[in-house]
Amino acid sequence: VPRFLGYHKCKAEYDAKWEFPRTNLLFEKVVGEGEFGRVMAAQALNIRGLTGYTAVAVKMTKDTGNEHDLRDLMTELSLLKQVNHPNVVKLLGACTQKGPLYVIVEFCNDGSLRSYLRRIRQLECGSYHDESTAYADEIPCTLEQTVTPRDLVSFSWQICKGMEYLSDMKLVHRDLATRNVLVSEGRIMKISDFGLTRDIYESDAYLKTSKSRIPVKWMAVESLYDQIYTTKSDVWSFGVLLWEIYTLGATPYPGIPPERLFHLLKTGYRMDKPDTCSDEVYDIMQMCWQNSPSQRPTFTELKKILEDMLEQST
Ligand code: ACK
Repeated sequence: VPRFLGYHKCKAEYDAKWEFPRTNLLFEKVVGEGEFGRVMAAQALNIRGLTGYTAVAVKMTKDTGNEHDLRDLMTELSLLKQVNHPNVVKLLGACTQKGPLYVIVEFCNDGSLRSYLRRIRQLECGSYHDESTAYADEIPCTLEQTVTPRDLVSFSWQICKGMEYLSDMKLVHRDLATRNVLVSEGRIMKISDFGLTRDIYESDAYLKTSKSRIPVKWMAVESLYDQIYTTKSDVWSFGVLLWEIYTLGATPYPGIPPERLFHLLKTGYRMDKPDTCSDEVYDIMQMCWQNSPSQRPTFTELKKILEDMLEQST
């Protein structure tokens, strides 16, 4: 039976260093469910030398998960084993035997950066609402109340540091977006969702052949037209991520259907400067969105620019 064979072909390998007993996991609730997978909050007993229960997030394919999704999760597991950086989500263990594949990572209390930014935006609107309900819709929401402009630079800088590390490891993320960054205690940014990440050690560019899964609005021109993914296409996505941060979680290219982007980007169209963003930050976005990948900055250069901005604002 092909499906049965497929399942066996996709079996994750046992790795004593990371294997965690399923019976030591106490599931609490589903915290995220997408088209391809599910994330559950759980308590893990005595995981990685931590005595007692630790809050963890467990990633799994959905019940209907096909071979493709399982492969992505296995890729994610093997990549997570190789990385260790404060701005990259930490692997704590895996259940690979006698049951569905579980990838156990640290739990990030504030969820994805996208939902975090949107909550901040709502909070600000809400507080204005309390003061002046009648005019609430007309009063613009400012960033000052719950995040300072410096906080936004700090978020960007932290993500940049995580990306610099991944690019030094010759890893291309391919799906960098605020939905794939998690927010941990103390507003620490953690890059996550490595399902689509590829090791590019052998060649500079990864040519993607399988069905596309990456949302078009974060993709670099060369990824859109030629399925070419490099660290420089991650830099483009980082520019879009900056735009998301400075709009407090808006969806890029508002009102533009994704299929129109193919033509728009080719003819030089780029997103406008968000109202809440300085010329300096918009300059960074535009550098990331250069047509030619070689003209885009490296993550190391971006980190330096953001570091200078952080220093200026102290
Ligand atoms: O914004 P959220 O509540 O936080 O919704 C998404 C959802 O799962 C899909 O990614 C949440 N999530 C994913 N990984 C983790 C994690 N390690 N800790 C906490 N929440 C997570 C994310």
